[in-house]
Amino acid sequence: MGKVMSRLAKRFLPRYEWRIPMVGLDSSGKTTILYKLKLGDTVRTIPTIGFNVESVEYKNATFTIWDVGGQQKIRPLWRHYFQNTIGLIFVVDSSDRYRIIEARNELHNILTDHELRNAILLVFANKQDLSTAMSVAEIADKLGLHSLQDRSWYIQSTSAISGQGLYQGLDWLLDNISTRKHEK
Ligand code: G3D
Ligand code: MG
Repeated sequence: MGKVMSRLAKRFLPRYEWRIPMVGLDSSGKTTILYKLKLGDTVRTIPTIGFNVESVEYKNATFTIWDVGGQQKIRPLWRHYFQNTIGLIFVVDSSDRYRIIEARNELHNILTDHELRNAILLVFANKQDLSTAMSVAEIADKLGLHSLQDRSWYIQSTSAISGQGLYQGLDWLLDNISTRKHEK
């Protein structure tokens, strides 16, 4: 019955397709997240030189997630992926206290981009499985999320290794993007 319903839903519900850039400092876990969503499995990662891109089908949506590398020298390239973006994922390594301010600065810097003026923001507070991880509340504070003006945002605790939290984050994106539907 469930299967029949989901097949029917697939057939008759409108389908949406969104392009979602995923950015964040190097080693925050972007590539691991992408592969976990794509394969339901963890793969070994290598430092991302250019970018990875994967289409992830979830509910009645296809998210084309662009994992743009996070090394300092390629961060200026992030902007090229922002055209008409209605949702942005920013990934933070919750255990990296040393670079949380750098992450904050990068985030606030990219949010000034004109192409992102209507984009909603999903923050993945990743590596929550580590005992040294900062709490989601502390990360929200340190990233200055409460100071964002006219921006719908949400911070989700995740562990890309286990997959915990990833789909809850996508649910938030789906629920909040759906007010400005881009029907396929
Ligand atoms: P990036 O694509 O943002 O640069 P990666 O980051 O996906 O390459 O991940 C960097 C390292 O962090 C990898 O470890 C990866 O396994 C690890 N990692 C990613 N997500 C998590 C998580 O949720 N929890 C923990 N504990 N580790 C995570 P290596 O050792 O391969 O460098
Ligand atoms: Mg990577």
